[in-house]
Amino acid sequence: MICIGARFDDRITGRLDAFSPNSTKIHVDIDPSSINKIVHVDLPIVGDVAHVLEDMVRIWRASSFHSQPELKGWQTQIAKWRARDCLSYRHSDDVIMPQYALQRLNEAIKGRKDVYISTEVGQHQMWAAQYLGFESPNHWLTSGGFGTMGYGLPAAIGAQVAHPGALCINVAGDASILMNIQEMSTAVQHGLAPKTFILNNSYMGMVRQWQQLLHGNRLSHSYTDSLPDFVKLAEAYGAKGIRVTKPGELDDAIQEMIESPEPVLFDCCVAQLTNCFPMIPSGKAHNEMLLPDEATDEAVANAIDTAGKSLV
Ligand SMILES: Cc1ncc(C[n+]2csc(CCOP(=O)(O)OP(=O)(O)O)c2C)c(N)n1
Repeated sequence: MICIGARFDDRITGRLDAFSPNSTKIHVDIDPSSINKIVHVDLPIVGDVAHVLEDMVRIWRASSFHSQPELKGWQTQIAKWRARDCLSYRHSDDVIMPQYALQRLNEAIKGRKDVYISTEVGQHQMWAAQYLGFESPNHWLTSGGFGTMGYGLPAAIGAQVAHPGALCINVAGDASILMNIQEMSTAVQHGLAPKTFILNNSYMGMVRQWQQLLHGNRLSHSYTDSLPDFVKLAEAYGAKGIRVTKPGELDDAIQEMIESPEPVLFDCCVAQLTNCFPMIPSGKAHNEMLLPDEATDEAVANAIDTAGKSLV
C-alpha cells in the first residue's frame, strides 16, 4: 500500500486495528512527524511528493515487477471488485433521484474545460464527487473532510472572479446553502453569475442518513418543513430562480441555468430519503463498508456497536 501525504484520520482508516492488516505500507510525507503517528508503516519516505513520485515511477518502469505472473491473481481480484457497481441506484420516472440529477448535470457540462465545481457539505457533496467527471486538476473546490457547510457559494463566487467567462457551479444541499445565502448579494453586486444547484431533499440528508441507519431511525432536528422558496429567494436578490420536480424537466432546466447570464438558484426537488453509499459506519473496518445492495435491515442493525456510537 502506497500512502501519499496521508493523514490516516478515522474516516480514512475505519477501525485502526483492522486497517489493511496484511499489507506492506509505504508512506510518503514531507512532514516527518506524520510518519508512524497513527498507522505503523514499513517503509517511510520523507520528501517532496513530486520528486519522490518521479523517482518511484522511473524505478517501477525500469523494473520487471509489473509483468510478473504472481500479480495475475491480484489483478483478477481487483477486476472482480471493479465489476461491482457500487454506485448503482434505483431510477424513478416520477421523482428525481439526486444521483440522476447529477448525472444529467454531468451530461450537460461534459467535455467543457471551463467548468469549476464547488460544493457545500453533506450527501450532495459525496454524490457530486461520485457522479460528476473531473477531467483536469484545480476544478473541484470542496472542503473535503473538514466539512464546512457554507463553503460552496463563496467558493463558486471566488472561482467566478478568477475565471470570469467560466461556468462555476456550486452543488449544494438545502441546509448548507442557507449558511451563506447572503453572498448571493455579493454575486449580484459584482455582476458575477455562479450557479447553485441545490439537491433539495428538505432534510440535512447526511445527518438523517446516520440517524436512520445507525440510530434506529430516531430522527432529530434533521427535517425542515419551513424552507424558503428558493425561486423567490433568488428573485429577492435580483438573481434567477429555477425549480424542477420531475426527472423529465431536468435537461431543459439545466440548459436554462447554464445559459443564464445571472446567478441562479436551481431548486432541484429530489427524493427525500435517499441514502448515499458506500458508507463505513464509525468504528468499523473498511471491509465492513455498506454498499447499496447490502444495506439491508440486518446489516444496518449490526452496523454500529456501542464503541462506534460513542465516536459519532
Ligand atoms: C457549519 C457546519 N455545521 C454543521 C455541520 C455538520 N453537518 C454535516 S452535513 C450536515 C447536513 C447537511 O445538509 P444539507 O446541506 O441539506 O445536505 P444533504 O446532506 O441533504 O445533501 C451537517 C449539519 C457541518 N459540516 N458544518
